[in-house]
Amino acid sequence: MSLLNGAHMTAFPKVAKLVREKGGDDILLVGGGIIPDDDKPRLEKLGISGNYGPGTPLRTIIEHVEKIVRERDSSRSRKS
Ligand code: B12
Repeated sequence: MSLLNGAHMTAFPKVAKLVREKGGDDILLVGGGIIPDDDKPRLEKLGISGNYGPGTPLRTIIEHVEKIVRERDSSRSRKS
C-alpha cells in the first residue's frame, strides 16, 4: 500500500481489517509513502510492515519482502 497524502493512519488499518475479515491472513501487507517515524510502530502493530519513506532504495524493499517470505516458509515447514 502506498500513500503520500497523510491518510495512512486511516486507510492502512481499514484495508488491513478488511483483508483479515475476508480471510486473507496469509496476505503480506507492506506499506510505504510519506509516513512519519512515530506512526511506523503503530502500523507494525497492525501487521503492516516496511512503511518506507522517500529515498528508500528498491533493493531495501525487495530484501524486506524476501526476508518475511523466507521466515514464513521456514515456520510453515516447521509446522508440517
Ligand atoms: C508527484 C507528486 C504529486 C503528484 C502525484 C502524481 C501521481 N499520480 O502520482 C500530484 C501533483 C497529483 C500531487 C498531489 C498532491 N500532493 Co504531492 N507530491 C509529489 C512528489 C513531488 C513526488 C511523489 C512521487 O511520486 N515520488 C516518486 C516515488 C517513487 O517516490 P515516493 O513516493 O517517495 O516512494 C518512495 C518511498 O516513499 C517508498 N514507497 C512509497 N510507497 C510505497 C509502498 C510500498 C508498499 C513500499 C514498500 C514502499 C513505498 O518507496 C519509494 C522509493 O523510495 C512529492 C514530493 C517528493 N519529492 O516526494 C509530493 C508530495 C508527496 N505531495 C504532497 C502534497 C501535500 C500533495 C497534495 C495534498 C497537494 C494538494 N494540496 O492538493 C496532493 C495530494 C494528492 C492525493 N490525493 O494524494 C506532499 C505530502 C506531504 C505530507 N503528506 O506530509 C509532498 C511530500 C510534497 C511536500 N514536500 O509537501 N503530488
